[in-house]
Amino acid sequence: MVKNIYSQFIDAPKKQFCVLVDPDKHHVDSLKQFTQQLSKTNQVDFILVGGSLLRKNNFDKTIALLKAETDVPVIIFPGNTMQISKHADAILLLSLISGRNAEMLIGNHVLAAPLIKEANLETISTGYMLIDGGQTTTVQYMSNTFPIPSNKPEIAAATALAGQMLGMQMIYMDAGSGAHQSVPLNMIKAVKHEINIPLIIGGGIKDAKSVTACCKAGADVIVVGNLFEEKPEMVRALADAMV
Ligand code: 1GP
Repeated sequence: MVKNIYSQFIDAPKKQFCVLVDPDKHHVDSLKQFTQQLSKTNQVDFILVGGSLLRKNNFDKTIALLKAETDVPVIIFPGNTMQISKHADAILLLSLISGRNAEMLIGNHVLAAPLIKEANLETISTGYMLIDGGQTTTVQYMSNTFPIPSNKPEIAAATALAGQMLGMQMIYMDAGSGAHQSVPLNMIKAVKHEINIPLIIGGGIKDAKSVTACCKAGADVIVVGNLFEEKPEMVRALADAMV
């Protein structure tokens, strides 16, 4: 197994911009077009693929299509144990450390580990933290966990630090797809101050100004998904806002 995706995050001379593809939300033709556009912009570092609830059985096909259409590395951002594909370059092995649901902390990983090994996927151990984004998100409901309140940066910082101490390779703070409010900047700052592994920020980012603000607060990686489902032409503007 080649371990090169994580080192791209660590060694990159700049911050990383990721586009999240939810396989349920794209039709084959529009996805092809979108992927070709991503390749052309040359500013997207990674494509993440996953969703908290997929109602179509096209996960594997979506990843295969992305791999066929672009050289941008494709990373699985799994919503559950069914989202594993040998076509991907890596998988974020998420442990939902902001919650207290044992299945999300370790149970699902036991089920998935043999399948991930068989698929020969690079695994990136990721402490996943759900942050209250002003409404109940699909991930919050499906994971049956309580998000960290948006006015408690100290809880977020201690949680991220615990994740790092447990050996996790990245921390992903997520307000949930389509969140009303993205992760608060003071919380990003507080977490960044505590850890020295890459910090991923996503959920509810809808404009270039927010991308820049999150980067300045300490995000190393930005993930945007929902916005591009409606406005794929905005990829360049948001990627350009990385600082
Ligand atoms: C969701 O962090 C990702 O898990 C991206 O969020 O879809 O709101 O951009 P959006």
